Amino acid sequence: MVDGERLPGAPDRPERIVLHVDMDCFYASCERRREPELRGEPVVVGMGYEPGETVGAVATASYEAREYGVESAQAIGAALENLPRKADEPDNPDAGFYRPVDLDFYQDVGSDVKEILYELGDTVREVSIDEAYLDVTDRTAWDVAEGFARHVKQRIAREVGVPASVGVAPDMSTAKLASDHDKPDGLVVVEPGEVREFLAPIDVADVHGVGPVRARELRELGIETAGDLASADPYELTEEFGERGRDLYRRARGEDNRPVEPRGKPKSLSRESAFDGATDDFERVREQVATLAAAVADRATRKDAFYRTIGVKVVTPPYDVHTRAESLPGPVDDPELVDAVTQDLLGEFADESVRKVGVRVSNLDFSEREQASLDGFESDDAAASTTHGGRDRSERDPDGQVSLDEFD
Ligand code: TTP
Ligand code: MG
Repeated sequence: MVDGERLPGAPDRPERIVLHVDMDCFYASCERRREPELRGEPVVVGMGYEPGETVGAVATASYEAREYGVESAQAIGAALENLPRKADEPDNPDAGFYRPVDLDFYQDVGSDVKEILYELGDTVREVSIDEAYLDVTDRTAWDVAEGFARHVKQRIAREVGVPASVGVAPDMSTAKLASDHDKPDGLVVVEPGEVREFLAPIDVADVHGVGPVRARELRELGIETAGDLASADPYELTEEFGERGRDLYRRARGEDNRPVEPRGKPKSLSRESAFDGATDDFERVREQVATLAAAVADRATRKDAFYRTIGVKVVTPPYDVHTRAESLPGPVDDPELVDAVTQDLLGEFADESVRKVGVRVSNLDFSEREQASLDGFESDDAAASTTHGGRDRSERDPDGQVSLDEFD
């Protein structure tokens, strides 16, 4: 889709209520969830980093660590110069905690957050592990939008234990700027009549779609803020930057008509389910995995997805995420194989106590049956599309199982 362009049939309703959710210093917040002693402390999460080493780069830093000049993408060595490690200097009050990236865990926390978002939004567009847009037009109204947004934040905080910043606006681009405006723990509502005023002072480099190069070019034209951009001559902008110039002009004026659309094809299909506390009853675990395997295989069939990888996830106390997967020689659609492989992979955990289990098929291939489905084979999903804006939303079964797709 061309950003900012009005698509045929796309809703042009300025009263749309769009919410943008972006988790605060997400990886660091996840670390704090399982290690509450880190709350309020400077925390740095490093990729390619091992405890005690000085290699790697900063994935994120808590806001306390940012005050010492630590920022994303910085080399760990440089970060350590600004903020020494508590482990090295236990008595230094200006030292911080360094942790290596544990993506499986963060993905798990991210899925728990998204699960809530799918429940609260009419449509949800996942952008990344810690960020999503929700269209909540039919769930709330402008005069109570702030309360609704607060409810979203509180549910995430209470049920998942990580902080989020939320922006509310009549369009996606403004909602994103709004969520960023008061980070961390931000909540900014920009009502339809206030969009131009809100955008006016924002640095032109922060307008969605403006990279460092374009920002420099715009500044050369004397355009420093979104307000300058909004009052520039649109013809001149088009001449200078092509259609893109026109898009930026529209965005700076809050004229971003992109609907909150779910993303294209999922990368994997998964289902998971938690036990109350943890269970030592492995038979129960086996049964749960069999149920999940059947559900995942069924969804793959309904979505015309062939899979090449079948995997399980087992979470053991306190919150250790184990994933095991088996890759097949070619794409299949074979529920019995999903059952057999998942039970086999599960065997290794027979003596463990288990909090949560999941089943996932990945390496999806939609190509072969896509033609076959032209005859309307997929009636179930067609119905889902009409109701949910083209996407299978998170589904909550009566037994409390929840499933989420992963998107590119
Ligand atoms: P962001 O949302 O950009 O950053 P953040 O959540 O850490 O902080 P903020 O409060 O400003 O939103 O990215 C989400 C996660 O993605 C972040 O926690 C770590 C990861 N990430 C990287 O691994 N490398 C990077 O360069 C960036 C920017 C993020
Ligand atoms: Mg974030």
